[in-house]
Amino acid sequence: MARHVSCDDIRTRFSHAMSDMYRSEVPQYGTLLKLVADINAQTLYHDARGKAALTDRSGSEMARIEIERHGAIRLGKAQELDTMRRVFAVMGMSPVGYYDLAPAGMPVHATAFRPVDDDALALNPFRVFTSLLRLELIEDEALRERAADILEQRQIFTDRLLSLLDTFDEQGGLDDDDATAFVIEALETFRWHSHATVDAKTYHAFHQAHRLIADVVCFHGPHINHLTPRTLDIDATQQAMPEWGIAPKATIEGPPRRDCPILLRQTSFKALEEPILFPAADGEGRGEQSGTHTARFGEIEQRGAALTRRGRKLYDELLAASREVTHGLEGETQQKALREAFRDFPDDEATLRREGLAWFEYQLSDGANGFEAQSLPSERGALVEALIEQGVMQARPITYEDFLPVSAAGIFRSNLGDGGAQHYAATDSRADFETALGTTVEDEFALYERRSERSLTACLEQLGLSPA
Ligand code: OOG
Ligand code: NI
Repeated sequence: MARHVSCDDIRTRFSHAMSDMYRSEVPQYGTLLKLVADINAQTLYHDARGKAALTDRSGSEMARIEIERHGAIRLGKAQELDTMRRVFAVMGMSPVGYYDLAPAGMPVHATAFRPVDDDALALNPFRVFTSLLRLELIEDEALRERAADILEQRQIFTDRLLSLLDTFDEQGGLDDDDATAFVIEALETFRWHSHATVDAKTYHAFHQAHRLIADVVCFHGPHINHLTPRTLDIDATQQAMPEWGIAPKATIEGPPRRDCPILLRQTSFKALEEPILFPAADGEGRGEQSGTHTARFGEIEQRGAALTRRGRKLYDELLAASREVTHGLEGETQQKALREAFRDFPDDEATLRREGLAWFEYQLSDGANGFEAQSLPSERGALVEALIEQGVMQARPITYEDFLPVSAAGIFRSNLGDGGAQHYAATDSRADFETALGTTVEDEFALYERRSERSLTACLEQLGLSPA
């Protein structure tokens, strides 16, 4: 039997193919990649400490930075989400986290498909933020039914891709030829289509209800709407963007700049106004009408430490409270007020660790033998601190691999233009999402906790301190 290509390899082939496609579709994305590579090289050169923080035993975090990307798509119906889950499974990506964007005025909920194992993340942490349109939030009944009809009829996956998914499920993998075909066929789903599937009048009716609805319903497929490289210094990148001919949004989303970066900071450049064609209303393809659509944009992100539930609660509280002082502010003034508002969030690794605010992973120091086992405390937290203090073990923050709903809403809003948001009643729709997905989403906190525990247990075992 032919050997199967690993899911990690397929993911990396696919993410490269996607990046190449997006670069040819949106040339500014290529410029952004160059800029980010430039800033990252400068940052590493000037900041030896940053370099150290990125270098774990295998140096893998450094290696992954260059290829690290996330993208986003918006789907229209349950069957699309269910099949998309199977597509991502071939690439070793699982749904992690549930993001409800309705409170932020977006008629979608979402998950992030990403690898979850340490090794897979180190190889290529490619992620895709995947939203599902919530048709039930379209108020106008006729419009809602129209949208459902249109979506019912579309098929966003090629026949060949669907049969490759069956092959994968039956055989538990794909051989090299099938893997190559899979990448080509899967890419089709993410491609941009400049022809709308509905006439201009219908497009405008959806657009009027919510710009996101028009973007999801009126095209052949869920075009990838951005691909985001990871920068090591988002402030420097944001500042350099205009010199490179890129106009960023005014404000960086997420936490302020800190000595110990946490979670995720993001900024984007505005969506392009792109020419599209509407089929003629006479249905015979005569007299196509031209128009424009804004969907695709560019984004950069800087990642920091994953927070524990406790840390995340503090982040959410401080961010909410910061609204009062940052409201209406932009750029550096906004960032200054935000830094002030986050004064109560400890900003050194030891405190983040001791107070259980961020997740850490552990490794033994080089030549970690001369420790005094007798004087070690038995309580877990105290033991960890003692080993670190004795220089036997080192702690390193675990990188946040997920997204932030408030930031995501800010990104959505900036590329939909002002007035894009609407008010939707808060409902608990997670179960609906998981039904559409065909499985439950993984809990990101549990994943980080497991990673932390595993690394600590391995250290203790190596030291002969493992609990019976
Ligand atoms: C997704 C926006 C969310 C992020 O980085 O938070 C996102 C979208 O606009 O479809 O990608
Ligand atoms: Ni994004």
